[in-house]
Amino acid sequence: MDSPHLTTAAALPSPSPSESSSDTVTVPSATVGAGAAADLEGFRIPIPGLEAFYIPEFVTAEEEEYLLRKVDSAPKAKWRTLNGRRLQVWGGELSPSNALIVQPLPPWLTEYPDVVPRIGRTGIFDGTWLKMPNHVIVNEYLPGQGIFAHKDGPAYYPTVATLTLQGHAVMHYHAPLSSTPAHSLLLEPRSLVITTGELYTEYSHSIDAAEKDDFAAVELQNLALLSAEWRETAERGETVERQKRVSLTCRVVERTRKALATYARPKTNAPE
Ligand SMILES: O=C(O)CCC(=O)C(=O)O
Repeated sequence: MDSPHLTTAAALPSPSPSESSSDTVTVPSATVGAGAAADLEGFRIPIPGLEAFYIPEFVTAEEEEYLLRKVDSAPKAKWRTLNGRRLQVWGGELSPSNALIVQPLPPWLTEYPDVVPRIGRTGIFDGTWLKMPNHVIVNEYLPGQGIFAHKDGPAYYPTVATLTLQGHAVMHYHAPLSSTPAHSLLLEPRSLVITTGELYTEYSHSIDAAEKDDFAAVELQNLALLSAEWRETAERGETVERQKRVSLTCRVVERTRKALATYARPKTNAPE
């Protein structure tokens, strides 16, 4: 796959919560790969033995608004319902043998905003031939909705990058065979969370079906990486009402197949 979008610079926000949000670390296209991966170190979530990264303000407020508009204006047929919540699948469908029957991702994921190549520039998908996600699931959660503990399975390269829009979530990670969360992360609007390695392959993840989150009752592993406002809210142990949340789960399916061109039957006068 060629990477026409890598000419745009990716701005990663400062890993230090004490710096103002205007202090950004710019990752020009020339540093995509090893350089970008090194920059990612500052966003590492301190969970011993496990690999996860949290980047607040991965998209701007304007980009968030545009993405939400695009999600909302998708054709009705694009929406499906699963366990009460709505979702859209972009990039194609998985075949029974877990190959992706490829459909191009829409420009609102690849051009403006360049979410998909921007994720690629973090370096997290450098171990794949694609270098950036080719499959995106949009999930919409209304207050009171969550997602059961599950693993993402072997169809995907074992790394997932999830962008959170509009509302927050608390994501729990469960060790094998345990229903009690081992680790929890606050996903604030416009943030990107990346999980990889054992956290992807061995742990399951879930979001409680709740109307509000009580930060006095949860220990957040990414507290130090949160933007100041959310960090203070969590530190004060406040309870925060859920808003509608839209998430973009971005992954790579390495086994791909081209969609077969639709066969247009030639017009004839022959009987059917
Ligand atoms: O909404 C999220 O952040 C998680 C979505 C998820 O786990 C999935 O689509 O499999």
